[in-house]
Amino acid sequence: MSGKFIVIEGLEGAGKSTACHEIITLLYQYGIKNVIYTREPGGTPIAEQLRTLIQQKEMLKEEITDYAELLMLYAARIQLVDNIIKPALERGSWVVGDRHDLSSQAYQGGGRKIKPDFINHLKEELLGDFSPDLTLYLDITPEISLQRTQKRGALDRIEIESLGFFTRTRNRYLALALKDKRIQIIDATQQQNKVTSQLHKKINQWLQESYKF
Ligand code: T5A
Repeated sequence: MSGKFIVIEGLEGAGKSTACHEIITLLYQYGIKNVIYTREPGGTPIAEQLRTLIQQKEMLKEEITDYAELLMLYAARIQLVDNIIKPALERGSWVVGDRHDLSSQAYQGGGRKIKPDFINHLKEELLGDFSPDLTLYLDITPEISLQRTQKRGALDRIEIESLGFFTRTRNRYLALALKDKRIQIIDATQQQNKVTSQLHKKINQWLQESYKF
């Protein structure tokens, strides 16, 4: 595959959507103009329906179990990876993803306390050695996350989880990021312009070191 896959991760309100747009603009300045944006869960008709199912609070008269949630997230992911991301990379396009597999490791593994071995098994079976070329994890505290999402209005099924859930999710993100050098951490508690300048610095460095841009 000749295109590259860059992923942005973080808690709700970390600034992922904003960061994805910044990255696309920056890549454009490097002359990389064939870039597509994806989000997870979502990005294909079936994956978008799964997203609605996962996020809706009141639709069903039935609780979504933690394992059902995990499997729906992987169903959405594999639809997106096989039908959109891999074909795009094979065409030579670059892909900027708003969340990917690390979200499941952090939210379902950390937040929901599903055994990491089980999640890793699913990951290996479904994705094999497919993984992002670079992941930027925007680190914020659960308290800041809550403040930013509350400003936006009504919270969805996952956003109403407890502070403990988001603390475990953040801790798992940090633990995984610290042991994988393809995951870089950005302090996203800073003002927006400082976060953007950190983001530019990391992408510039990565492009220069890895691809001699
Ligand atoms: N999920 C997903 C799982 O549990 N497991 C999985 O495997 C996957 C893939 C997806 C949900 O699904 C869960 C996690 C989520 O609950 P999502 O669409 O990714 O949801 O939605 P959110 O993470 O909720 O996206 P948000 O839009 O809330 O967050 P963003 O994109 O990180 O933040 P952004 O850029 O929209 O900014 C949010 C607000 O914060 C402000 C912005 O102006 C905006 O108002 N903001 C800042 N304010 C001050 N200083 C800064 N530095 C700021 N950065 C942003």
